[in-house]
Amino acid sequence: MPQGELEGCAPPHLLIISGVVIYKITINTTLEERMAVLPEAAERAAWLRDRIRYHNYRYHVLDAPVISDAEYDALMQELRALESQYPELITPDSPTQRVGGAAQERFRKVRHSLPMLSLGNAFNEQDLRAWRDRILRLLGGDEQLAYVVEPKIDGLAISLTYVDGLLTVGATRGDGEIGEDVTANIRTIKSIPLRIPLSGDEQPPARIEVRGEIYLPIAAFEELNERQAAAGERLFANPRNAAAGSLRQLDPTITASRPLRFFAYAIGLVEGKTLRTHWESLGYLQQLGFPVNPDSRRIEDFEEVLAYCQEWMTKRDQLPYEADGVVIKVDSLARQAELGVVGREPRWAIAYKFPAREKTTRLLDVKVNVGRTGKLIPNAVLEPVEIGGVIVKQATLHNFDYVKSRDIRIGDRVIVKRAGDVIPYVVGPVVDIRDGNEQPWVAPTHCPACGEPVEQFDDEVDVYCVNNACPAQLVRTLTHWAAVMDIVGLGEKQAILFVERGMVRSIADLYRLTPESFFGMEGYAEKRIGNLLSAIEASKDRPLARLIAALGIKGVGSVAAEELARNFRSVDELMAASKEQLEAIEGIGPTTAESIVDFFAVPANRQLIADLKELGVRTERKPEESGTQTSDSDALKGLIFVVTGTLPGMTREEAEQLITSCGGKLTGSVSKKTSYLLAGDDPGTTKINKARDLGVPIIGIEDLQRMLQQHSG
Ligand code: 5U1
Repeated sequence: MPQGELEGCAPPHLLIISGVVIYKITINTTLEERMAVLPEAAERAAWLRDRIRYHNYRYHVLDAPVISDAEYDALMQELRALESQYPELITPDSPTQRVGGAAQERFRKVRHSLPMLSLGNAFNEQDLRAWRDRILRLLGGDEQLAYVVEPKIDGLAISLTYVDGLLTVGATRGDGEIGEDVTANIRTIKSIPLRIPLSGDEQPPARIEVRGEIYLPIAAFEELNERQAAAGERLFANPRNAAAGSLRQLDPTITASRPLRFFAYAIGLVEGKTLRTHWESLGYLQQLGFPVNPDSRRIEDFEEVLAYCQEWMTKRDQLPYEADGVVIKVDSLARQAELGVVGREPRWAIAYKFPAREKTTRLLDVKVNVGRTGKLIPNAVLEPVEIGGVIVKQATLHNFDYVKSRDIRIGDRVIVKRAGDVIPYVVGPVVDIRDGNEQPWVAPTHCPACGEPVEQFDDEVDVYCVNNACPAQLVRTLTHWAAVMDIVGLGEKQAILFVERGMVRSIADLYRLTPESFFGMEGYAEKRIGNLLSAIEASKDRPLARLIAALGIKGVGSVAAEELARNFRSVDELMAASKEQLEAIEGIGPTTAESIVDFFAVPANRQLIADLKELGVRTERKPEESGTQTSDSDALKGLIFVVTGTLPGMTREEAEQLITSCGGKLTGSVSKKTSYLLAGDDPGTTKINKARDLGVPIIGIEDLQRMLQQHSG
């Protein structure tokens, strides 16, 4: 009965307000009264279950909800109220019964009706071709086989048995023959139907065993580890371990708190339904209401299979879950039967494995770097390890708290992850193999570059060196200034040299350099000095927005700087602005407003502006800049960039801002349309190889700066 039909014709025991049924039965209700109400309550409960099941399916399987969370909650609330009044109406497949039952002491063993197979591996194209040749040979001819290619999710395999449409057993793979009964935990996973949702008169198969992968999305894994760290609990090494750990909880309420997901990828057995191909099986699973990976594809040409595998290798970073490869299956079920199984591996399927992105290695030391803002960042010095084709020797440890909360010790074997273009980072230690020689790391209380005491501000995890004269900060400040103000020839190496020699003690000192400053410096011939000084001279006349961005105020990148330059005619005006005035500007939030005010409250920063003005640096907006784009916004117009690796002297964000503020476009992967691949240290091999294959020019940050310089004449 659709919602609302009861309204207006409610029997005396029901009160209906805006479609919500309030049951007036009380504890004092007589048995007769209860019995009178029961049929209608049962009908309503059945209707509610049906609706909730449908909305669950829309939300968790199709990812396309058609009602709001509040409306969904109202349906659930009504069903709960009804079931608490009439416990006899509770059915095992009721959506209210996902989390139930007491914690178990151990899991019951279950024998799988058919063994759960594992997969043989291929690591390159040659392996895949050899697999294809072997199966064609076994089939005794050169028939045209069709294949199904599916992402291989790094989760854990499970088997779900449904009898007359009702989930009866959910079991782990175990050794392939015998698994563990984790039904109570499986029931908490919302994308797994408790009852097969069919529409109209359709009947579910009398018995079906569905197989697939349970996984934890990457974002949920990271969140879970954050929570584990905050609670002082052990961390999970990867999403697979986290999914397995979450599913194998004796207390289902813990599993229910972890947002596990499911994709079905095979039918173990089905009664009363004939299927001819694997592709048909996937379609049938989908029709029965199971989530099937939308990236699965049926392909007839083996060369296309190879291309699709390759495509996934590059696209894996875009997936919301961890995939460790792709699975290729022969589509015809008759051919699968002919090919059979060797040991536990079917001949008709193979896993094409991606290179690992995570390895363990030894943590040799922790070194602390000082960023431009004075932020101290602990960096792991590692025993070199190859991860995804790149030798990793260093990885970030993010902040001091990160090291402490994960109890990362020097000498530990640590898990290091390098995914896509993310800077390699240490996930955590492998605690179980400690031998007692590991030493806790002691965070410095003084800046390693200048020796001044460090500071930690309220509710910030980061620790800062607040000494403006800190040489490490100065190097970062200068390189940032040079990058944003387009000073070609001034990178990190040069900044370190100038700071070490005492030639430059502030940004203003750059404008005080003369040919004599370079006297006796190796590698600085007349021409090089001339070029550098001209580049510094040219930087005196950059648009106001560039100058503001170059100051390196926390939270003020090129976009915010553009906004500020649109609203203020000069740095002096900006310097005089109150927090309230700044907050009134679109795109400037309270934190950024405060950081701007704080920046200009520092006497050294005010002095810097005064010095720059005196030295001839333009700190005012030109009339042609007014109210419009204030950067060299067309220098890179029409060009498409891909950025990879760690850029010297500039964060990824800054490089990307520089490109977009000059009219360039950014994309995530290299294609024929890419104009340049901007590569730093430790670039992604896939991107480099692809760029080489397609003839896309690979440039460094200095080439980019040169391009901007040439454009500005
Ligand atoms: N996508 C997918 N993953 N996966 C894992 N399909 C698939 N098939 C598997 C396994 C172990 O085994 C088949 C042989 C059923």
